[in-house]
Amino acid sequence: MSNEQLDTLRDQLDEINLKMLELINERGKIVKEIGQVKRKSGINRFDPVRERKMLDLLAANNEGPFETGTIQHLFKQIFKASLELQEDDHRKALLVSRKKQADDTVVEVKGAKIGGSEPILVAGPCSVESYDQVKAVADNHTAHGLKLLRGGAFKPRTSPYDFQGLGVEGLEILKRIGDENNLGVISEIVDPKDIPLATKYVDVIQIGARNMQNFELLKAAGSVDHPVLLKRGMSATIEEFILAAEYIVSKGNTKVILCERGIRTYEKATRNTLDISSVPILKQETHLPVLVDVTHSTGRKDIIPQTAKAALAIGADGVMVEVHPDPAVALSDAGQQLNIDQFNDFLDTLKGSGLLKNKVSV
Ligand code: PRE
Ligand code: MN
Repeated sequence: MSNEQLDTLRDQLDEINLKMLELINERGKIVKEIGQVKRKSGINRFDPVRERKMLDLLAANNEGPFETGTIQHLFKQIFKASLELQEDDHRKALLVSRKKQADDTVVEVKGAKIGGSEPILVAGPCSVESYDQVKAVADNHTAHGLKLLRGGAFKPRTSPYDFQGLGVEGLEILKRIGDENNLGVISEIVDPKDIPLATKYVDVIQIGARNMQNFELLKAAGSVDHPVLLKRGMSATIEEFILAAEYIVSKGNTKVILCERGIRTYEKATRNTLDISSVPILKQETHLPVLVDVTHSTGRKDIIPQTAKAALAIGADGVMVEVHPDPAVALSDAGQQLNIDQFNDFLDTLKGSGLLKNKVSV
């Protein structure tokens, strides 16, 4: 076949494509009208009987060269797309989606703004072990103008024999110190029935990675008017993470903060693999604030400053890090927590980078 012949045939296809495009869109307009009629009369949009009739008509008239099965498959795709066209765009978008809300959600916690124009630092020990232990960290926070303190009271541990946390006693310690130092406190809740209790003690309810798809917990957290920090599950896709947040928001609670904490991969040099690209994706797809937990994603103290800078540079609304007055004797995550001097050096590095001043927009 000469090049000229090929060009002529392709020209013919271009013409046909344009005609098909016109016809498909003409069909789309009629489908939308049908959609409006159906909505008014309360009729189901999906009509398998009608679809069967159309497929039968196509089969009876098909002269090839395409096989009837192929034609029916293509038309089924058109019916599917037509159904989507009939849904109004507003309803289709998730509540957490940027399409639904263009402006950033800003969650305020004791005067600190999460998701505002300045990035935020959330820090504190892995577990609440005693009043003195948490107080030492809190006093250092106060000395450096930090506003948010984390600490685990209920600890969902991989082994049932590991320290499970102080429970309500831990929440009481956090509450007391939060009041004394005027800090917003964040702690994880693992049982749906503890959610109302948590609202009395903490300023932000954390839902941990192991519970990201604990749907009853998500629904319980969505039913209170209290900020929720939702961590990405260790094997969760970004889509699953967003849908977990949707569970909370769909129950009425819009104060949701997302936290990337690394995902499980084959890599062993870090505890998890920090999925840094999830940050701009989550920022684009949703209107929720996004934090990066640099402690659990890496499990390594030596790369905390670098990963924190990367997180802020890529547009995160803040960073979460673990700090303990004496990490060597910590009851959980002893190896990865910074001591207070190391934490203050880390803070200096971040302040020096200028990245804590203004949020990088994506
Ligand atoms: C249409 C779309 C969806 C239904 O499942 C069946 C048919 C179509 O695309 O042809 C249109 C339509 O809504 C209808 O005929 O009732
Ligand atoms: Mn920890």
